[in-house]
Amino acid sequence: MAELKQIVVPDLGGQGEIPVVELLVAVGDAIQADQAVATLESDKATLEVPAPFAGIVRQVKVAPGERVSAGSLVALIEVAADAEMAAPTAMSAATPEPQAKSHGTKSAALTDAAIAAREATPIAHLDGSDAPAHASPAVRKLARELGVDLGQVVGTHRAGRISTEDVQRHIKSILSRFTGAETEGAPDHPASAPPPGRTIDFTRFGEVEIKPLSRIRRLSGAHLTHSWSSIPHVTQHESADITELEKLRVMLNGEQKSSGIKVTMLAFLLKASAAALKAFPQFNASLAGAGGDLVLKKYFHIGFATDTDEGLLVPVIRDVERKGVLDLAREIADLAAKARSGKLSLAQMSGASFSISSLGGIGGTGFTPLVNPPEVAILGVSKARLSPVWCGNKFEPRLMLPLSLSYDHRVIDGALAARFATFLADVLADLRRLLL
Ligand code: CAO
Repeated sequence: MAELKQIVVPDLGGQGEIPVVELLVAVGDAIQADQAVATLESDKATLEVPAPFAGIVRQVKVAPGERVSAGSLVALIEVAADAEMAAPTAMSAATPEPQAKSHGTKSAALTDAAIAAREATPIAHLDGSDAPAHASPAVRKLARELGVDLGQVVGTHRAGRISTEDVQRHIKSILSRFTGAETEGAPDHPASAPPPGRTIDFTRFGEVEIKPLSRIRRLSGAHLTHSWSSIPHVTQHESADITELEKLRVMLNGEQKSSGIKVTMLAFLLKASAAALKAFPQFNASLAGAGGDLVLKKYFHIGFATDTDEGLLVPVIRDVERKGVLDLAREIADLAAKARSGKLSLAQMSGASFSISSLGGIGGTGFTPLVNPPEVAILGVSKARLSPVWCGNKFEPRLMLPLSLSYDHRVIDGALAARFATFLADVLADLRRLLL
């Protein structure tokens, strides 16, 4: 049998009358035991009135702005008799606490659940509806002042309600992404890890396996995070006609069969990049003096990203401008083999002034490589494809190589990047330009 029961304002710890600032339920709502039904706000704290039992809200007896004190009737709830027995929470156990106090173990568990739910549906509200985020007017005011979208904040209080601390945690998490600063409560967090407090129990969603990241992945993760968060990246896309170059490559490989040297596109890309770096010194540079100086390098050492089982490594070929394509091909093969067998020395991975990341052997039409600091630019290469190209009076099948040049916008302007990429494409289209 259903029964109407009262929800009253519990003991306010000696505070007299305080105003209701928000009603959190409406007539007809089904509520859970312990769910907040109203928010009261004094000068000192924001307090929530929890329902001591689950049921259906049948009447609401207060309105926002009304002043209430301990014992004031807030709402009438229809409680199923068996539900009442299942949740015999006494009124005294429902004493509201100031928000600052309500971050005990219970709310820690709620944090996890709330965050897990947000992970599954990043923008949606916790109940999957389009309802506005639950927060008191004071928290809304704070969010407005700080320009925080409450829809993006994970509420750690009952029923996903957002507190002042939730807003502060949200801001900290955003700031730490931009500054790389460690956030309170997670001093040992590697830069590549998710923000603190976001340890999610994925077993809620299904079976999982935990595999530690390799040392290389951990190190490169921190480096990549630093690159991503500290460099204003822009990527310039270009397409090079390598029809003639490919003919030369095939011819060279035919000639070199007995020597065992295999010439891939990467050797030509190194050579063309060195020429472009010479023509555009700003790309062969590093920021120094707290970002106030540019160090222009007179050497042309180029790193190339190598995919290994343990993660990404970037061996460096020194003085590329002085070497021939066959020497470069030999060196690429040697360094890539060393990288894959874990035999690269530190010296062989240091000192690059520019990098190339070639995914052309795998596929893809373009990507946005991350600059490898302290360098200021990187060339991404995707898979060459035969494409119809308009040659004045008809389409011709040409082998086109997609290039993606990412650069540090603090050092390089978009126009310069477009010129660099065009230069590179012109050299690859006609290697005779290297003689100019
Ligand atoms: N378009 C079409 N085919 C290409 C190509 C391109 N741009 N680049 C290479 N190929 C072809 C090669 O000609 C070769 O073909 P065959 O086997 O028929 O002769 C095949 O793809 C394999 O080449 P490769 O990738 O082994 O050789 P490479 O010199 O081009 O590259 C290396 C060497 C070490 C760069 C490469 O093996 C590698 O590790 N690439 C991955 C780099 C990477 O992970 N970058 C991402 C960094 S960010 O996470």
